[in-house]
Amino acid sequence: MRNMEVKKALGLYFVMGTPNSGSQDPLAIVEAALRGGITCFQLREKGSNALEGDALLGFAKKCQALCRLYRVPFIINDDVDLALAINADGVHVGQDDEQADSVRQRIGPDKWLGVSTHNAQEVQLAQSIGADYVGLGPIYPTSTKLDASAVVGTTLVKEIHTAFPDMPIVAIGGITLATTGSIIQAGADGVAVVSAIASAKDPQYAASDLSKTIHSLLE
Ligand code: TZP
Ligand code: MG
Repeated sequence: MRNMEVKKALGLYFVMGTPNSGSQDPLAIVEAALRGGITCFQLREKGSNALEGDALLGFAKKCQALCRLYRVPFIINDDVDLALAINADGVHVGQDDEQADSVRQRIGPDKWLGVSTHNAQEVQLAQSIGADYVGLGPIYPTSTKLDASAVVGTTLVKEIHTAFPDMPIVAIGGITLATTGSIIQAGADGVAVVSAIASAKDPQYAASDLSKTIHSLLE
């Protein structure tokens, strides 16, 4: 069942763009994260110095090739044209991006569609237009997304998991190894992180540590 496949892929969901790579080589971070055991990768190319045009296309193709090597779904944030151009595995959109129902129409039924949500009403709407999973957050304060909305905590994860038991849920925002356990226990199928891996001194080690914790709780 697609649901189960999606839930499994959400386990350790790494989100990154070149602006999140600091002084390290962004592609090396993606590869390290894959070696460390991430289960999904989202290219989220946002913020100052974000790549555009051919540079973005080239970087996306390199990330996609790596993800294919590790058999990890490759999702594009908020850029349906790019996702279609390279035949990505899915698209993720927020509430302020292109409308999810229009995205679903453009990408067709096979590609995964993820939608960022902040309350039951948004989850209901996402479900009705055929979203494959919802992102919930920011769970904790984060400095990675400057326009992040109010912190929702693990309470929202519990609420959504109870109200929508079949909907795959990934939590995002300020998540670290220390808080991963409480998020999974609240009912999330996985955690999405940027800085916990991208800003780690050793991204492979960080991913592997998170992966072990998540899988010990999900088994
Ligand atoms: N959406 C909500 S919070 C966030 C996004 C993309 C950023 C999460 O980054 P970090 O570094 O894991 O807090
Ligand atoms: Mg967005």
